[in-house]
Amino acid sequence: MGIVNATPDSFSDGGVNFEPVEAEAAARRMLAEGAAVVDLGGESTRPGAQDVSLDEELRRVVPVLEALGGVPLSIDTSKAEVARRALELGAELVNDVTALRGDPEMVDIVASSGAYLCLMHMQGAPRTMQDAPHYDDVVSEVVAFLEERLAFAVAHGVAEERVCLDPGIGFGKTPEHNLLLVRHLDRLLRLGRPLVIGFSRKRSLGRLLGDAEATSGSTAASVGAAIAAFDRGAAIFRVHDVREHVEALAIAAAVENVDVDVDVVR
Ligand code: HH2
Repeated sequence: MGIVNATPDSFSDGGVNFEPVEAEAAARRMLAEGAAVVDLGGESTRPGAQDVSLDEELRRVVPVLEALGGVPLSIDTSKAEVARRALELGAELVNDVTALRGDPEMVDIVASSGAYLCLMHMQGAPRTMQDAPHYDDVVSEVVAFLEERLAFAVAHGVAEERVCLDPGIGFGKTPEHNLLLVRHLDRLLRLGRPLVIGFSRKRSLGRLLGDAEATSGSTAASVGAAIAAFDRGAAIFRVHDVREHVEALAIAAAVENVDVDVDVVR
């Protein structure tokens, strides 16, 4: 899943894809590099980000959606009206970082459209979520949250086979919380749905490499995190650097799937 943020302030690609022509070109490049889908967002959710009005979010994403008609698209939004317009314009997945808690209309929009849905865990809200994240047991709490949100979606008519789940790397979590979630991904896998991991360029990566003030992480660090998650069963990788991830994941998958005569290998 390639990331295209049509925003001025996203933590990593803020401003780069703000103009619709730039966003369109980035999306097409990512698909050519092997992305299965492009996740388009019009509101940053980085720590400290300010809310964006409905009109402004629509102004940012609608021209890009119109230009990209026909390509596999996901809409990264927590506003039902943005999701509705995006689905009308051909998006097939709604990526709601509030897991249907942000807008009471969202669940019906997803259920009635038959769209795919990504439910993500977040502690707190973007503006304050990194102030002092605290859990007694981060893995159990994230599992319980995602289980409850999945049940909520299904109870409101979303087909379970259409839902994927995401532990929400960096959303109200310390670097250690993020690592624990990847290490214990098997616990999330038991929920029975495909798992999304979005570690790409996140600040935890830079901080784990020793820069206490890092606001982002490198591509190499992102790829390392993705491979660790792949090894533990993650299915969808939300990334900025598509080519690097596709190549690394292709080799990691080849190791899993290799089927050659051991004598030949020796
Ligand atoms: N991370 C971000 C945004 N949306 N959605 C899911 N499902 N999982 C994630 O980990 C996730 C997400 C934040 O990253 P980015 O879009 O690059 O930055 P910003 O929110 O600043 O636009």
